[in-house]
Amino acid sequence: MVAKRVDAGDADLTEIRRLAAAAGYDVVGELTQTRTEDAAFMFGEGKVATLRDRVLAADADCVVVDNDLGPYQTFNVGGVLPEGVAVVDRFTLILEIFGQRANTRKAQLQVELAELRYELPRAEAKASLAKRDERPGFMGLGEYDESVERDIKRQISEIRDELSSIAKKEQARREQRRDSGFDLVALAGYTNAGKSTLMRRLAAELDVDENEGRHPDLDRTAESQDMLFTTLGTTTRRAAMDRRDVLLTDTVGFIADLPHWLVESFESTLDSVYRADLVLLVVDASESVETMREKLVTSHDTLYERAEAPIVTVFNKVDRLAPGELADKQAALSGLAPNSVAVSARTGAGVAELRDRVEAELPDWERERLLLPVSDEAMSLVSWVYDHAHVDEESYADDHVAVSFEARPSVVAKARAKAAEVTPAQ
Ligand SMILES: Nc1nc2c(ncn2[C@@H]2O[C@H](COP(=O)(O)OP(=O)(O)OP(=O)(O)O)[C@@H](O)[C@H]2O)c(=O)[nH]1
Ligand SMILES: [Mg+2]
Repeated sequence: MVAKRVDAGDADLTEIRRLAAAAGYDVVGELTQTRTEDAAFMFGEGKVATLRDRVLAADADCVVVDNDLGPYQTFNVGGVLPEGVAVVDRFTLILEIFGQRANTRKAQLQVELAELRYELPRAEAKASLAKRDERPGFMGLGEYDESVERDIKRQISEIRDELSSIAKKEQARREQRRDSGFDLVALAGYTNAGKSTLMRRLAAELDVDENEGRHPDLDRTAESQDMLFTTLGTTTRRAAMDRRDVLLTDTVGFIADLPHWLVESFESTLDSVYRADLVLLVVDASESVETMREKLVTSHDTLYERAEAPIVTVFNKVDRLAPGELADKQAALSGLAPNSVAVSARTGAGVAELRDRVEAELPDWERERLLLPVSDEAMSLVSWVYDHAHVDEESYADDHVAVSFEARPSVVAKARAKAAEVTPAQ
């Protein structure tokens, strides 16, 4: 049973229904209320009685409340509901989904961190309550709760340490990939925007990701599901481009109204977005202009603050639009998404234009021509250049080899340094 209270207007249950479905629940009924928050029950007390009746009639096992329930409210609502019926709020529901899908060490750590951060203020509240009730001469509960609190804090700091060492390894791997001549492009956007579908469109056959663990999204034949948070970990694949070697990374989608502790817990998953050379911000263009606007604003808040790379907005699902609708939406949102690219990841429409756009937006490469005396060292440098750059021409004359190529500035600098060390043939 899903339930939601709003201060004014009509409560929209679309998203909470989809979240519940993503967590594996079968939604059998709903309840909404428009009124100010009740301190004890969130809903009005009469409404909670109605909720109880509906739960009984539908034989539901769980009530999912799309509001930020305090511990006290959770307890009170649970007390009115039939025995054994669980009360879950939006955040615990999201944590449940993440917990189910966490299939790498990193994802598991992030879920654990989020859970601990959720518990911490509750443990703190309990400890200070217990302390107040402590009477002299008794071994008060306060001591016990304080140790629980300390324990949570210790676990949080251990998980943070482990996550930061994973983050360091990932950063080193990104640098290694850049040194090998790859540009790193990341897909970002709300959950269900079509990131994974687009990834499969852009991807070449070659799968480069030995280390990130198998992910169902890697499977070319895998159908994207119309479900929230299909992708939780990151997946990286080589993209098929004309000129540049691009590695594309798909990652967890954004979602509205997440508390900061939850977002922060998943921060390191978004590192691949923050540290990319280019970000493709995918939006579902079949949604209303209002929804698109809200999502664009939130995405920009998240990205502009942290991302170092240029951002290209991709309007996806254009196959679902009526004639003229795309132009209207692009015009209405031109302030937030100037020069957006329109595609259908499903049909492939616009994907060629997107490829061109990616190549145009990637940081410029430099041209260089090296003239080397022919030697073994020189030949191994030439083959290094082939591995890390795009060679335009290689020619031999008078015991010299000339190689002209294009590469990212750091690669050009490295090639020059190596060339300076090449000793002339005897
Ligand atoms: N009609 C249409 N549907 C699309 C298109 N692209 C994706 N979809 C559908 O949208 C749903 C979500 O697609 P995904 O690619 O899983 O979305 P995602 O952004 O990876 O979602 P998360 O992994 O949950 O963040 C699926 O049902 C897709 O089949 C498109 O261009 N047109
Ligand atoms: Mg996905």
